[in-house]
Amino acid sequence: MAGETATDTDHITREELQLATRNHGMPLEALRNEVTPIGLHYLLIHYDIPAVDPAAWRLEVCGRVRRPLTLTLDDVRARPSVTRPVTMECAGNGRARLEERPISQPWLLEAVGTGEWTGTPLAPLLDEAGLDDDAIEVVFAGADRGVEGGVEQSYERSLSVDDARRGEVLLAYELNGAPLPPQHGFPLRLLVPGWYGMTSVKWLERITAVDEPFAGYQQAHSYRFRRDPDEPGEPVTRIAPRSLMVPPGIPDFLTRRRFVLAGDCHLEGRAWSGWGPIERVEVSADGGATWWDATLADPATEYAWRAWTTTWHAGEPGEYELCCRATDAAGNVQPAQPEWNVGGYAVNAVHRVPVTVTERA
Ligand SMILES: Nc1nc2c(c(=O)[nH]1)N[C@H]1C(S)=C(S)[C@@H](COP(=O)(O)O)O[C@H]1N2
Ligand SMILES: [Mo]
Repeated sequence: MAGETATDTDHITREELQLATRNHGMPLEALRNEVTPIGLHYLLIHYDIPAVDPAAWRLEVCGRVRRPLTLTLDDVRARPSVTRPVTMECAGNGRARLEERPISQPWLLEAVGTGEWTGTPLAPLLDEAGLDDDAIEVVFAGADRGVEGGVEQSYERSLSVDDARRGEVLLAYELNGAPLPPQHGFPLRLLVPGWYGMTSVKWLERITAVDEPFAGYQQAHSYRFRRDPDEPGEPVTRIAPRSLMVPPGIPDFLTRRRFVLAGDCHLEGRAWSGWGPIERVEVSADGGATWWDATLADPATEYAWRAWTTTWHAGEPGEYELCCRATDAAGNVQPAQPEWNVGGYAVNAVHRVPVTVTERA
């Protein structure tokens, strides 16, 4: 994340591989599931999964508040609860597709998943603590520690008071009907629907109201859009639109190239955006020269991906490049080519799937 890049697009480094084997993606065939099974949801863990004893664990709400709170896990679970599907995506998804690849977790396209999260809304808890009038941000601290950019730190991120108080923001303790697994933040995590995953702090143990902008590493240094490593850049916030397809046919083991039999081929996938509902998904079979509209399913819920389907008339044997691209209600469309920034964030270029159509036997 320090701004180092690699120009060898065919080979990743051993250090990138080390990160990639710890932080797995969602196999794209799991796009068939409206809710991603727990073991197939992507993972991103900057440091180590911390050891948390749920009996000794406490959540502190402190800082610029009138009534500091200390809650046990039972206290949190006794509060009003909601369950909702939320699509989460890592801000670095698509990074490894850049020429001049930022050296970090080398995601291609698979850093996404939709969990059915259960938790308690954050805003009423902030009200009970009583934010002081001079509180401008709320800082969320995880129990995990590490060194990044030469700085020893706990994983911490902040939200403005207004963003933290939005109704959809949850303190989540269950995923798909079971207690959070260790890798997803046991016993409690923040969940900020519509925002890139770095916002949703796992292994949450402290919520601090502050009267000046939080300047921690993950806020002021990482997760900023920069053209030049020395500029301050703009913060990475909500999820840019993306559509992905279930790769059709069967794969070649090593290259993952797809083989499809000539004839009508069912295509399906899902699309999402943090800037408004998905309004359109288009599909191309000629690398993006011509497009047709896919059929959208009814919108599931506000913060979950939307399914799409279409039929591709794969008439003639030969080489094809399937593509899909989404448009959201705010008018954002996925670009044809990846757009570079120092951290490799929000690289949401159209999904391209090389396919060989073969004769029926
Ligand atoms: N405490 C803590 N929270 C964290 C992280 C982390 O390393 N530590 N990673 C963040 C990032 S970058 C992402 S993309 C999401 C990933 O959540 P998941 O692993 O449950 O999919 O968690 C976020 N919350
Ligand atoms: Mo991430």
